[in-house]
Amino acid sequence: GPASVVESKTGESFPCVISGTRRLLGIGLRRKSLLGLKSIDVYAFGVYADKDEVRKSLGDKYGKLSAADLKQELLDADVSLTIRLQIVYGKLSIRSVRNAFEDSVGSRLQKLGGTDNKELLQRFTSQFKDEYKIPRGSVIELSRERGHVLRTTIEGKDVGSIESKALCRSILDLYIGEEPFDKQAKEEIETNLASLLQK
Ligand code: DAO
Ligand code: DAO
Repeated sequence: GPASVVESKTGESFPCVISGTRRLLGIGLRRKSLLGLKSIDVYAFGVYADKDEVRKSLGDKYGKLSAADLKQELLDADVSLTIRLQIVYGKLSIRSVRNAFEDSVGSRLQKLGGTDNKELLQRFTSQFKDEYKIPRGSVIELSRERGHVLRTTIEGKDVGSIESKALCRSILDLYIGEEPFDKQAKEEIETNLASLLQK
């Protein structure tokens, strides 16, 4: 197949494989509305999963579960996944990232019924030093590693790791949960997950 895929609304190009073994399952767009009047394209994203881990973990469920149920299993399984963000909004400040994160991830943590949300959110956002710059074109990867460790990299550099099943789950929920940022992307991911298991 091709080496990369282009997100049509932003023109952002995503590699089909990252970290050697993680396959692209789907791409989408994160928009944010400002005061309900207009909305901005904040970043394009790609969702990747380790093919061998996926097959090992979910292989015997293929053909028994729907694509949506397979995706649900993937959310809860101990399988490596990466959400790759490619920033398209040129005026992102660390402060607005922190605020958006507290909104979006905070609401998911709450929905999933975790305790100590404040502490957890703070542990995550305290990784982002005010001097970091995230201009248009920046690449941020949020990875769930085995053992439910959330690892963040900016431009390939490690920013920090946090072991928390709730935090991993909440972040994945933004992209492939019930009310995802991009519904079409979620459906594409479900379809491609099923075909990864089929081959
Ligand atoms: O400039 O006030 C503004 C709008 C900023 C919107 C920021 C949305 C941030 C979304 C999270 C980005 C994560 C990398
Ligand atoms: O889009 O609302 C959202 C949440 C995105 C998760 C953002 C994590 C951002 C990590 C950025 C580090 C910047 C220094």
